[in-house]
Amino acid sequence: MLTSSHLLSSVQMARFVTHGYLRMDAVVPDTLNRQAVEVLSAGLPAVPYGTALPDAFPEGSFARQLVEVPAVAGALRSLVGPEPTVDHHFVHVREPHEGNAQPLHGDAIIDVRPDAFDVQLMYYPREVTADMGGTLVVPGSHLRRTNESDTGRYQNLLGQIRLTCPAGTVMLLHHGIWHGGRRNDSGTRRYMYKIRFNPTVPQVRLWNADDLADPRIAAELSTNFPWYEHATGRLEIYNRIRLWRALTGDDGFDIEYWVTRVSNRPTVGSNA
Ligand SMILES: O=C(O)CCC(=O)C(=O)O
Repeated sequence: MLTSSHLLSSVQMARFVTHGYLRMDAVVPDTLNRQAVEVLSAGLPAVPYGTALPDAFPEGSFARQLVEVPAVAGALRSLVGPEPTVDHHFVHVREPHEGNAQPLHGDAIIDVRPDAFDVQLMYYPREVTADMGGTLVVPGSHLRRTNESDTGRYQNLLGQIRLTCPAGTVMLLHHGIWHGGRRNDSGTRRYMYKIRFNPTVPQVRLWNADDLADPRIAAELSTNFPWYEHATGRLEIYNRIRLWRALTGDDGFDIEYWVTRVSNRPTVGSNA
């Protein structure tokens, strides 16, 4: 059963806003992981864009059980709210010794929403070891306005991660994150099941916001990543503050006046 203890905290939300993903190692029970490979290999029915979650994944189905794992359900509810719709789902397979890697990409075209985001769930039913390639993820890339595969020419950005993880790991990612499936050099098929969720409610304080005044929030939102440019990298802090304002409903939130400064537009007569 889902309780408020499964919701994310404000500090965890700030970390998501900064990194662009939340990683939950081995949260899915082994009973489900053991069923997964057979279910995913058999193929899943297509889900039309915008299907309500209970219709997309009927009670008792594998996907329904996956999204109802309490830690997963709590994190999803914190990010996209109580009744998200399913955008699409897909089983990604990297074949043994397949010889090539997927270029870096974002799954979305340029997405100009400043105050809403979709969440992509990535589930790994089996352990992913280094020779299985892993999913490449670039922390802090999600708020850059890039167009789908245009990032494919970038190789090996400082601070990128290649996800090696235990069986039953779930990642929840902002739709804009730069990622790609790396080459599988092992003799084992690598499975990853992805579901994209669309929110149906404003994404405002959907988490457990009891710690909204925690100073670690500003520290999280100020994180620098090693691949950022010295100056342009600062725009990411600006982007995060704007998203944090939208998520908290607090138009006055700022760090070092980054957003306040560039919003100052006195009009004639405003000091009368
Ligand atoms: O296979 C992977 O690890 C990532 C694949 C993926 O996310 C994609 O094709 O969009």
